Amino acid sequence: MRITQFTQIATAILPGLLFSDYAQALTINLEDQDSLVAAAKVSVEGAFGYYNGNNSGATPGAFDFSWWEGAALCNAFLNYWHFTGDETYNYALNMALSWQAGDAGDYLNENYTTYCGNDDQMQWGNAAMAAAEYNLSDPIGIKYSWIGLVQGVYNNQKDNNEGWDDTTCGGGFRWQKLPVQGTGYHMKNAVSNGGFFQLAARLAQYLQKDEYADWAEKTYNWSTSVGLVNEKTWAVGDSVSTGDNCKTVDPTNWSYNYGVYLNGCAYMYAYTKKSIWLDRLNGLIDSTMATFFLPKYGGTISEKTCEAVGNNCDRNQKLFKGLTLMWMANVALVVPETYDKLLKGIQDSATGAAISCSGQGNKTCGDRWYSGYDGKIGMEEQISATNAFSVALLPFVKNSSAPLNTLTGGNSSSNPNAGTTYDNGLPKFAPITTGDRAGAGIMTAVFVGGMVGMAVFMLMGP
Ligand SMILES: *[C@@H]1O[C@H](CO)[C@@H](O)[C@H](O)[C@H]1NC(C)=O
Ligand SMILES: *[C@@H]1O[C@H](CO)[C@@H](O)[C@H](O)[C@H]1NC(C)=O
Ligand SMILES: *[C@@H]1O[C@H](CO)[C@@H](O)[C@H](O)[C@H]1NC(C)=O
Ligand SMILES: *[C@@H]1O[C@H](CO)[C@@H](O)[C@H](O)[C@H]1NC(C)=O
Ligand SMILES: *[C@@H]1O[C@H](CO)[C@@H](O)[C@H](O)[C@H]1NC(C)=O
Ligand SMILES: *[C@@H]1O[C@H](CO)[C@@H](O)[C@H](O)[C@H]1NC(C)=O
Ligand SMILES: *[C@@H]1O[C@H](CO)[C@@H](O)[C@H](O)[C@H]1NC(C)=O
Ligand SMILES: CC(=O)N[C@H]1CO[C@H](CO)[C@@H](O)[C@@H]1O
Repeated sequence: MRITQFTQIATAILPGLLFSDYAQALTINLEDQDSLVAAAKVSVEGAFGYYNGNNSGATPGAFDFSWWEGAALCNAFLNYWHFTGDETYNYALNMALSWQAGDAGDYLNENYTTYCGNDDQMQWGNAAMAAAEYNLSDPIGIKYSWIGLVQGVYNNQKDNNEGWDDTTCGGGFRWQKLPVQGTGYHMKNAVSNGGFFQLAARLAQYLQKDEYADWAEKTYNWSTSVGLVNEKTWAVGDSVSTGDNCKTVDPTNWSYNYGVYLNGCAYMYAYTKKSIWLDRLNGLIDSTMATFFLPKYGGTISEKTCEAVGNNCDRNQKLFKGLTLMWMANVALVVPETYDKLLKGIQDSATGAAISCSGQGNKTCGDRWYSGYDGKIGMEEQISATNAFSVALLPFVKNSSAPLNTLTGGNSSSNPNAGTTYDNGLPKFAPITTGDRAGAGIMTAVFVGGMVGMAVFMLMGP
């Protein structure tokens, strides 16, 4: 008991000194490709150690208490493979991404319907998108292609009551899909909207189709209309609430909220070649750098909202900065003009992460990257560090490994109606019309009546 208390106090005061042994840290040399690959190999092994889904009899990709983390893990494995060339985890990640897609191929896995928010579903969709762009072999054991799965998420979110909602705030995606999910249902947040924006922009570029770019632009426009994205300061807020018709922005800074919009703008510029998207991209890059890559921390990325005070990031928040770095590197590949601006932050982050990976006598990585190993331990820390080392390989892959699209040899097949029918061909949902909206209340009443009727019938049965 006493030891624990002492440890907690010491952790708060002297994280670096107590836990780190610099001799035990991962050593990287930014000019040396092999050293970066070696570091990524150690941290990814640590991440994989937390994953049971590749064991026989287990459900691939399942994380019962935090389902979206499976998408973050898959995305890190993909990113690791793309930048290092090591295929060790490809089978496990392919199985996980394939299995979690659900019967309709839209990442609304029936096991997680009450958990799943639009942001969670989006994370899986964007991981499948990266699988198509990085040319992962086709999904295992399902009839959908990677692009089909992304289209499944896209269709499900844009056409369904549980996604895009224009009954409040003039549009936008809610955070949670169902009223029973609580407060999140009454919020419209940056990561759900920016995440869909990114997903639709990536589809536009991959398939070279305007309809996806139109939806991306519509979502971007809505985000600026409520102030989630501020085009004067390029600050990205966290959320707005339907309670006041989205008039007040929660300004809390989370790196991945910036990251989703950054990557989306990059694809919109690549697809449309319109300078307005490059201006937006540059504005967001500058604010991302100024907000999260602070000179006082050696330029390493920090999730300042939870790291600076108390260092109490939760398991979700620990993943944000790794995702942000991953999307930044992707931006540099999609829009090479931004490469020089982005590289330093990426490299400084890898340097900080390596020093933090000095824990437990086996190079375990911590959460905060600017003060040695901070005693935090978990899959999330390993995932974020893996992303940092992988993307620091950017100078060695340059633009030769830019994400594929149909013009550059990407051949994941398009399935424009994915996500609208189940495997067995039955319709999953009908696209919303104004009539449906007006009728929703009546439908619910009829449905409840039907349930009561059925219950009575069952009670009276034999
Ligand atoms: C490192 O050591 C810790 C503590 O013993 C352990 O929990 C963790 O699984 C180890 N990590 C690796 C990658 O071996
Ligand atoms: C995952 O499981 C497959 C099949 O059992 C196996 O071949 C592969 O080596 C495993 N992957 C890892 C990274 O352990
Ligand atoms: C849902 O959960 C069950 C029980 O754990 C599992 O067998 C099944 O594979 C899961 N379904 C999906 C699509 O993950
Ligand atoms: C987005 O806003 C711009 C500027 O107001 C407008 O020109 C464009 O048509 C809008 N796009 C969509 C898809 O609504
Ligand atoms: C890759 O970068 C070089 C040098 O910056 C440039 O000339 C070339 O067009 C780029 N290729 C692609 C596919 O962007
Ligand atoms: C994608 O990978 C396959 C092997 O799985 C390879 O045959 C094909 O050439 C690759 N496509 C591109 C554009 O690199
Ligand atoms: C894409 O091309 C590769 C290599 O030719 C092939 O193995 C793969 O099945 C193709 N994928 C699709 C979805 O057509
Ligand atoms: C609450 C908070 O600190 N918000 C800041 C988030 O970052 C932007 C710049 O990107 C600042 O303008 C906000 O003040």
